[in-house]
Amino acid sequence: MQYEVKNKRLAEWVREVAELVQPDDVYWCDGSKEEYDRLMQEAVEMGAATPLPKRPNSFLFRSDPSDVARVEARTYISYPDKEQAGPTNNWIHPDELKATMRELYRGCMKGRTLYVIPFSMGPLDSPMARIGIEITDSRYVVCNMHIMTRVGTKVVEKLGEDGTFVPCLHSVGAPLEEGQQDDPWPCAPMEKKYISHFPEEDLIWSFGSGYGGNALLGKKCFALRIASAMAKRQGWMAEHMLILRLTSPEGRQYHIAAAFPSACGKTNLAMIQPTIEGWKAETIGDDIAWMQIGPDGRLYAINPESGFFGVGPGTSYDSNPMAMESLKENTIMTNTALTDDGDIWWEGMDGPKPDHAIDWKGRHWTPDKTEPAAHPNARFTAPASQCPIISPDWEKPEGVPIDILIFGGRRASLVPLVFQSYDWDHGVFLGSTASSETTAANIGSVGNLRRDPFAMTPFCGYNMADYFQHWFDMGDRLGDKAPHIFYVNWFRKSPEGKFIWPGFGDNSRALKWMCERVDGKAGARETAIGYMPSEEDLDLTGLDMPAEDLAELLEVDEEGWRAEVPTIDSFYADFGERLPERLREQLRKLKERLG
Ligand code: OXD
Ligand code: MN
Repeated sequence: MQYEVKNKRLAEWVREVAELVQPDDVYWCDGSKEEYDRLMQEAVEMGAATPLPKRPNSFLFRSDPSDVARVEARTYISYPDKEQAGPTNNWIHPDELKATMRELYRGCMKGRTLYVIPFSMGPLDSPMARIGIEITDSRYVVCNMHIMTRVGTKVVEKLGEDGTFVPCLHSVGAPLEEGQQDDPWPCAPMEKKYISHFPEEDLIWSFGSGYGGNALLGKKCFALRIASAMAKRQGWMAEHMLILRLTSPEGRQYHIAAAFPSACGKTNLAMIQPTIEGWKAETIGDDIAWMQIGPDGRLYAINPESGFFGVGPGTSYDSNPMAMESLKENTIMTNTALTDDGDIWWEGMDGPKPDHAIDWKGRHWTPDKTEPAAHPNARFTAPASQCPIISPDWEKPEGVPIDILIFGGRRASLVPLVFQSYDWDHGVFLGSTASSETTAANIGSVGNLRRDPFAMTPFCGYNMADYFQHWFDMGDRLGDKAPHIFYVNWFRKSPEGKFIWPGFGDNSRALKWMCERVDGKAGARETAIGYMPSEEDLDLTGLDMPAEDLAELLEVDEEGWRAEVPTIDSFYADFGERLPERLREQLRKLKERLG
């Protein structure tokens, strides 16, 4: 141990794990820059990382081609009773899962260093912050955790003798025999990968993958799956939401939290550059919101992370200039292409394609190739503090008061640009029925429509029916202080397959309408699906788009919605008796309104 650890449970847990996984060394991370630089240097020396001279202190990693995204099919929520995990989660009994994984862990760190990473989700001085300790055998994980969470000895000090923490055990699952050469990206085959959660014990065991959410355990595993279960027990919320502050020309601040599935533009919306005069945006978080009711009865949100783990492809100065500015230095790139001048590139970046690059698999690439140069789920890991529009209040211990909650997803048809729920219960109904086309953020098919309630399908750490009930309970407690709930779809397409809404900065037009609705200023018409703006209710100044496209975006296709109802019915049927009656009531009301 390089520093004193007074917490007995922590010392004991690390000792037990070390006995099981048999590493060559145990190293306690202190979170220092020197530590980061040293590990990165080692990664460069062993061929796992490539320095990027165009971006100071930045490095490119290429993963194994089989280990490129979260693996929902190998992700488990393990309670003694399958019902507690519910129909949307994979389940194995904890005894069986632990027995299987214990065998996998046995000796799995041979030839490697066991790193102990003490980290805080949330600013250390926030009452909403929670502590985790990740054990890993991956340098890549340590360096990413340095950026994505608050790592360091201060966390161990805060734990004291008897503070509680979430134990997060991770191994890439690739022990080294004596003299065996290490792989640049060690990992285990798919059938040995397990991303397991034991919410009754606040415990995470991950094995076999080194990628993103499978391995950076503070993010999806802790801050969403385990935290959602904690939040249910303790009366707060852990949501897959960005947090954004908008300031009107009059100086009124609005705080927005928005849930969209992975790779559906949360980072872009979090860093929006409004195209409407006088409105200003500040970023607070781009992926996760922890929210609790404050002393004044309003809902307050913090961003538990300290970095962005964003999708590269499609990010450009055109689509998200603030993200591009955030990753100019001190950034880890994963699975992007490498250009001949030592920079990175991905599909959808500004300017022409490079004439030649090294693709994410390390092969020569030219623009005539049919395969993309960067993996579609290539990522950047960048410190949140580097975002030019990061809010001065992004680390406020008490968080920011939320005025507006938004749900949405990718829907090529049917779902209009924006509408507002009639009330909290109707908003919960909208969240529960959210649906989206699948993306490359998970290993699986891309472009399939699936229900993704509250964008939490892969991230809810307990029975989703009980999670719906938790939303009702929070609404009951918030009463008339509850945020207003909206639903958006930036992804409508024409029959030819072209997006009909310009999106990005122009999404501010929908946001402005929401802010004005909160203040009771903007008009809306009552429709079967909710309050909808008419053209004159939206600020469309300077927007150049065909009138018929706009009309389509603001239309309610009642025929189409009638066809949607049975699909909601059958989705709800999966939850059986556990589904809150208040949702059935909402579905009945929708049917009635549709006639
Ligand atoms: C993410 C995801 O990495 O949702 O944020 O997959
Ligand atoms: Mn996410």
